[in-house]
Amino acid sequence: MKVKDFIMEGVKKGTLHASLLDPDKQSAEEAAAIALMCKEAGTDFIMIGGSTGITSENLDETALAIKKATGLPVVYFPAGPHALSKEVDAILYMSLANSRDINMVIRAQAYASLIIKQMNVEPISMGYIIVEPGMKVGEVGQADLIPRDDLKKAMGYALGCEYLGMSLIYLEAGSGAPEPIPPEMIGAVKKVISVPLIIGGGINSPERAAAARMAGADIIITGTFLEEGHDKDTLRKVIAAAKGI
Ligand code: 1GP
Repeated sequence: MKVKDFIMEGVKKGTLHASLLDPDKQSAEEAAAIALMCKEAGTDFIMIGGSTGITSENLDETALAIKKATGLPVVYFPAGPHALSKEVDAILYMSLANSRDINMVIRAQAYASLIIKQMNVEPISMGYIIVEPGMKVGEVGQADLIPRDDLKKAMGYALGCEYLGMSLIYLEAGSGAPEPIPPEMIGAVKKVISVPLIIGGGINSPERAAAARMAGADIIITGTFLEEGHDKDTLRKVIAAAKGI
């Protein structure tokens, strides 16, 4: 089954949870051990990516180790076209819609498309929209950050991405954000789009995960929380709250 179908079928049944691991932060074996713990705690798929230090080598090794350990889909969440891997099951083929940098909007994608085709990796189109505070990715991505109270702007970008044909919309507060995307914004965006809505950045407790799900998130991402080395029980609580189970 294609990863896109797996996601589209999954969100029909309820909110999905994805665990984001940075291949630069630990060895492939350690990443596989964390991914396995996430699987046992109920996560639906694994995303790999990070803003710096990503190479084709650490991507390949991490993707292979995670697939072997968990059997879950491994999806690459790229920071750019400089590192690509044929070992991932799919790549989020994304446009940073509110970037001032044309490279992030379409130029990097034009460069990477032929390589991705040659690698025979499944691309899943995604509109990536960065909301305040944006953190590192907001800076590196030169984003015109969406103000946290500007629901209309978030709605416009999200629907614009859907009208351009993107299969998924990701509202990002930034990795390690002190506050996640406001529930009001999630609800407002969810109301106008018909493709799955991904929410990430700052989701590090069952309460925050539940708030995002109840506001309308179709997929909830946790990254930093996993790096903080939580026990299985805490992890299970966050994932259960994200999925509403
Ligand atoms: C980052 O949205 C993801 O792109 C995850 O954010 O690291 O804060 O969980 P956290």
